[in-house]
Amino acid sequence: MESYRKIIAAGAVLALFLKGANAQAQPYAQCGGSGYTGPTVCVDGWTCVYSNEWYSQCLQGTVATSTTTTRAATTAATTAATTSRTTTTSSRTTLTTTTRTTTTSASPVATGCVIYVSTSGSDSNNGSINSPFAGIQKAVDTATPGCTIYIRGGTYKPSKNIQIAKSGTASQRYTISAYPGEKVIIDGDNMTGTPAELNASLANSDRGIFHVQNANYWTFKKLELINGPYGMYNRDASYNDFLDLITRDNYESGFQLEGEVAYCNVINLDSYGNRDPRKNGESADGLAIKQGRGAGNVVRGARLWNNVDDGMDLWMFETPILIENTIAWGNGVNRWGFSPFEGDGNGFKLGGGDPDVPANHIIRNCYAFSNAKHGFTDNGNYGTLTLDHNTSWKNGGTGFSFANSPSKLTNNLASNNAATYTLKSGGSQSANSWNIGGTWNDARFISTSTSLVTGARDSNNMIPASDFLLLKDGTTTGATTHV
Ligand SMILES: *[C@@H]1O[C@H](CO)[C@@H](O)[C@H](O)[C@H]1NC(C)=O
Ligand SMILES: *[C@@H]1O[C@H](CO)[C@@H](O)[C@H](O)[C@H]1NC(C)=O
Ligand SMILES: *[C@@H]1O[C@H](CO)[C@@H](O)[C@H](O)[C@H]1NC(C)=O
Ligand SMILES: CC(=O)N[C@H]1CO[C@H](CO)[C@@H](O)[C@@H]1O
Repeated sequence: MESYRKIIAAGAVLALFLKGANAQAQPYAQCGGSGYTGPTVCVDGWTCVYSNEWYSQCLQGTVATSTTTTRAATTAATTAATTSRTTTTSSRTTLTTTTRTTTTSASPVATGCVIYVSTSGSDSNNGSINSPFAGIQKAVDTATPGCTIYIRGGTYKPSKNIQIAKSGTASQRYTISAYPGEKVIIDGDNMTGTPAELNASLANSDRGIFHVQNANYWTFKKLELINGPYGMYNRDASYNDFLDLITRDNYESGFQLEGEVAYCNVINLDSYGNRDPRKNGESADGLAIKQGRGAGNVVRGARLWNNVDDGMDLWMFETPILIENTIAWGNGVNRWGFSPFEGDGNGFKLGGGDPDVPANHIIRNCYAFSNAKHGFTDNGNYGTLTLDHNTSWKNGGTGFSFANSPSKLTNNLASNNAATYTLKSGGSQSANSWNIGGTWNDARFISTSTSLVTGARDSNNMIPASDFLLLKDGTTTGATTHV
């Protein structure tokens, strides 16, 4: 499996190649800004307009209508959307996971129409950069396939959640992004259900600061969703990309995919502090991919912490999900005084159901630490899961709890958990710390400093590479942040 960084590198090479072939920036493309190395001259009839230190853009007047003729010319240079097949063979079955691959560039380049939203805007404006809308919903309703909605910096506090219920296409995606270089927070505190009463139900349409349903081919980028009735809620919606989002302090799961969901990418999500007063902690996870089915879903580079229930929860999701380079910690601790407390507290709860359903999820290079319960658990999922090169450290339950599934465990590291592992007969295991034997205590690690992974992300929004829980002897059992 190619690493995320390698895919970005491939995109950069492609961009350079296209730059050589066509040294002028396309309509609406980036044409300047700190750190930008592409063409700075726009095609005939378009002008490179300075927006801020990080971003200049080719504009022709300012328009908020859909123009699609230039998209094909610029797409290849700015995104490297490819389809990759990853085949993993276990001793019993062949697992085939088909995924879409997506990249994040430092500055997303708008193609097609661009619509702006600003805290100083008005819904009677025309949506151009100099005449922005005030409402994110207004921009969504105005957009046509291929449009990019740029939200200018600031905190937005809509009184109704944002409904997204229309689809783009593979070549004309919708994008909602923070304007490059600007910080956008969407605060759901004035929405319905923040919080709902104890034992109250929350209507489907009220779920999520963004309620995305029957809406395919959307990209969400660099938005911080707080205090909502769920942060991001994506139901029966596929081919959507969620890049560099933060979902925190919501009154249910920070991020949820549910129902018929396929080929979604969740990349570099930070989801923390989510809790559900209406259920005393029973169901607010950092990232829940639950109660549904669909191929090709990928989670990569997420951090899920201090959520009341689990870090990740795959309850009743029936189709394999690929999870990589993700860290879950501190979940399942009652920080809200809920009574009776219903939080589960697993780092990675990899299934379960009523009744249980089998799903052959693949988990690679992930860390679970200091969770109240298990680090990684099948939770009743009786499929064949593949876990390779993961680290489970200082969890209150079992490091790798796979008592219900004949899973395949290789190169995993368990240290300082209440118990090390369980594995159902018929499963396979090799080269895990407990197979290697010896003592796996903190003295074995170069660093146990959690601040290496709990602090700020790097300039590419990656978890910074560090020595966190790497072995002094240089062997590669367990996970690494060097990806
Ligand atoms: C939108 O409004 C701005 C500000 O009034 C104006 O400069 C611009 O020409 C308008 N654009 C369109 C497409 O009407
Ligand atoms: C949010 O709701 C409060 C109380 O209902 C109200 O005072 C405040 O103006 C609302 N804020 C916004 C931005 O609508
Ligand atoms: C909420 O539901 C639980 C479980 O059904 C019940 O034990 C409890 O009494 C209910 N509490 C309230 C305030 O309705
Ligand atoms: C410690 C270490 O390097 N572990 C491995 C983590 O997983 C990646 C990818 O699966 C491997 O390349 C590393 O060797």
